[in-house]
Parts: sequence; C-alpha cells; structure tokens
Amino acid sequence: MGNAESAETGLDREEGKRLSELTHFTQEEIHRWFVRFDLLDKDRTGSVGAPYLLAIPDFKGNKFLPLIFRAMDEENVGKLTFERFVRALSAVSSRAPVEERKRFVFKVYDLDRDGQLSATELMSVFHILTSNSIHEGTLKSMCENTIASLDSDGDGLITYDEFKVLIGEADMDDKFTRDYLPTN
Ligand SMILES: [Ca+2]
Ligand SMILES: [Ca+2]
Repeated sequence: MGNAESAETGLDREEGKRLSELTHFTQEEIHRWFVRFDLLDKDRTGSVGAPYLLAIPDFKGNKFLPLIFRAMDEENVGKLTFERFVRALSAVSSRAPVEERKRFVFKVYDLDRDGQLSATELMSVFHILTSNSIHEGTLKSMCENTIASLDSDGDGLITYDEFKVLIGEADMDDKFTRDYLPTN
C-alpha cells in the first residue's frame, strides 16, 4: 500500500508499523482493517461501538467475538478504539503463541476482571456460547465439572495458573482460536 493510500485511510505509516509490531498482523493487514474500522467510525471519535464492529460481514454469526470485544473493552464503555480492535483479533489468531491466546481466553471468561474464574462466570459465558440452547441443569453440571477439573487448590475458583496447566494446546486450537484476516 503506497503513501497516498495510507494517508487517505487516515492511519499514518508509523502508526501502522507500531500496530503491526504490537499485533500478529502485517502492516498491510493493519491498513486493510483500518479501512473497515474507519468506515464505521461515522462520528470520527476514533472508537466504534461493539455492535457495529460485530456487523462486519467476516464476523457474522460468531458467538465468541462479542465476548472477545468485551474483554478488550476494559472500561466497559461498549466501544473499542482501533488499537484495541486489532489487538483483540490478534490475540485469538493462530499466529499468536499459545500462552498469549490462553491469557486472552482467561480474560474473556473473567467477566468481573478479578483475576479468578467463578462458576457463575463460566455459566454466563457458556450460556452465550450455546445460545441458551442447553438445559440449565446440564449447563450447571458442565460448569461444576469444568471448575472441579481445573481447581487444583479446591477453593472453587480458577486462577490463571490453574487454568493454563489444564487447557492443552489442542483445546486452544479447537475452541478458542479464531482467524480473521481482512479481505478486500
Ligand atoms: Ca472473575
Ligand atoms: Ca482454585
């Protein structure tokens, strides 16, 4: 992508380079994501509401993505800056090292951001991921079993250290990796 085009998208080359270093996207991919993001930033505030981002056709029907965006929206303002948007997509991509993906998935589940996962948090996330299609009782036992299998100190809560040991690399690839690349 040439200078003129980059300037036209409003993302300068230095910023593109910085974000490319911060994420697992190439500078060209960053610029292509920016074109999409910028189109949605109609009020020119530099941030876009999650529902608008989720309406991008590539993301259609993905239940995990609203949670991914929520995890990146640390102040709970319902909006993401471009940097947070590309960092979110990067954190779940297969280009991210497994450790980085695990940390991010933990963050996705930790709805109240206290550094521990509770049965209630797992329930809420499972509810969303299964579109409330699973019977409450079944879901509850799924959560209890998950907690029990991860909770090595038996306090009923899952810390990141407990989480990372038992979630294998294969699990990450199957369940938590989502590759989004900007198409033209
Ligand atoms: Ca928590
Ligand atoms: Ca524990």
